[in-house]
Amino acid sequence: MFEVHNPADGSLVGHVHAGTEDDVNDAVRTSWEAFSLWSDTDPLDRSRILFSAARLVREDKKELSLLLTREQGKPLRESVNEIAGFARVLEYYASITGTLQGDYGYSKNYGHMMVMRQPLGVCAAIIPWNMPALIMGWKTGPVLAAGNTMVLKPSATAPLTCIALAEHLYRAGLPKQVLQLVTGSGRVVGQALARHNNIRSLSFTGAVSTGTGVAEIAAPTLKKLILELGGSDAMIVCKDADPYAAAKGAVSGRFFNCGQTCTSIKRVFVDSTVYEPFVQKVRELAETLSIGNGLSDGVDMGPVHTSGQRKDVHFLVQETVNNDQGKVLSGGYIPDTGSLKEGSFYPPTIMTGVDPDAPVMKEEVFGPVLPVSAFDTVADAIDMANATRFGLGASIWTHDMRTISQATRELDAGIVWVNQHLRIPPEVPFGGVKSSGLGRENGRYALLQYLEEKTILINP
Ligand code: TXE
Repeated sequence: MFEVHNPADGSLVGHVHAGTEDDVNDAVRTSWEAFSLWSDTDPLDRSRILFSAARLVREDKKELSLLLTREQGKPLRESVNEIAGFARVLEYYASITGTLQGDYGYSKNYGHMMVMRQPLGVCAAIIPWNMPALIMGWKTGPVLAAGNTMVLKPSATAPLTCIALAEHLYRAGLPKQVLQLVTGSGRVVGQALARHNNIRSLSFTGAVSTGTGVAEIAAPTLKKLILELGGSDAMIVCKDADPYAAAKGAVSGRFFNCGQTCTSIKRVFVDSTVYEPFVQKVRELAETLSIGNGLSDGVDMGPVHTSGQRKDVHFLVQETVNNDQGKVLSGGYIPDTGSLKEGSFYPPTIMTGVDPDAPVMKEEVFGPVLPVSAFDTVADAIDMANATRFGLGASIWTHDMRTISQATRELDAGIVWVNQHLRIPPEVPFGGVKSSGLGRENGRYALLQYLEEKTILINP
């Protein structure tokens, strides 16, 4: 058994089974048994189940959000939005189930040329703790809508909301064998999924090092891989940007979910002519954030999910200061008084004058640290933004059309926002370039990834 603890005070939230390789094998076997039934189910009936699950989830959003906050730490308000986000993803895929038809052509030489799209079979997913509900929606929505079955491994430290969401899908009529959860460690359950010979695709979200390890283990099986491996998103603030909107965007884009989102703003580059007022505004806004147990009223930021994660974040801040590569303007310490001492809290931290090569800019800092640097030309800012192994998201804050055109073309990222950041609608593809991963979640594109084309040539 695994114990699940609340990162705000260490209290016990629940237990889950420590899954084994045998559990994975059993789940995959029964998943194949369910496949013919589910893939033959009329797309409209699959839609009905997904819509109905979304409705049940919305009805229970209070209870589900409390559970998410207790096991993950995020403020209740963010949990409510995340649970609604899960429902919205299901609704989106329910609304397009069955819309992906095949293609047809005729040639005198070859006759009737048809392309059928068929589901892959059993698909697997490995998901992290930072946004367990939303990421579960991103993975289950397109897989189930396309007629596949799934074996899903939640994170060992935040599995309970995923289990509760799966129960809602079952209550809506999804046969239990169509979506099976195997809880447990990455080393045992995750690796068993990666090396399993009879799984057709594996979608993983987590650290780059874990994802590349998974890819290595999975390579001989030739299953399709979808990897979402995090980012080091840059925010570029130009001299004509609305200073208040940009500062607000930086604070919410960095401190949302305690900075533990793959597309959090992780580096800020500001035109040197507006650098000082921007930094002051960010500091003022960050200092109004209230930190505490996500269950308490009015809390804006909860704890870092684990104390180990907090240690890593603090280490990168200290390394940057010790190397003289940046200064701490606010935050940057481990609280050792009051109720914050009970959990893995870390204050909103702003670092200024940060060298783009400093550890807090080079690594993916998965916590509430906002490093800021100045630039002289937009071309320099784009170069600095691109000088990372990551390429998930980036944003540019300006109303100048030429700058927008240049930045959207030149930023090396899977998603580029203009005058906003961190907004991910289910209708459009989401994913990264370079070390940020392979493949895409969301949109019709994700549905296509879970279907295989079959070519049929009929000579009349
Ligand atoms: O992630 P892991 P962790 C990044 C972020 C963070 C770091 C570590 O930088 O600081 O990763 O977080 C399963 N084979 N992101 O340790 O280990 C694991 O059980 C197969 C970015 O939590 O990658 C969990 O279900 N699976 C990020 C999932 O992989 C394995 C989200 C993610 O865990 C495994 C989270 C193995 N050998 C962390 N080892 C993002 N992109 O949003 C672990 N797992």
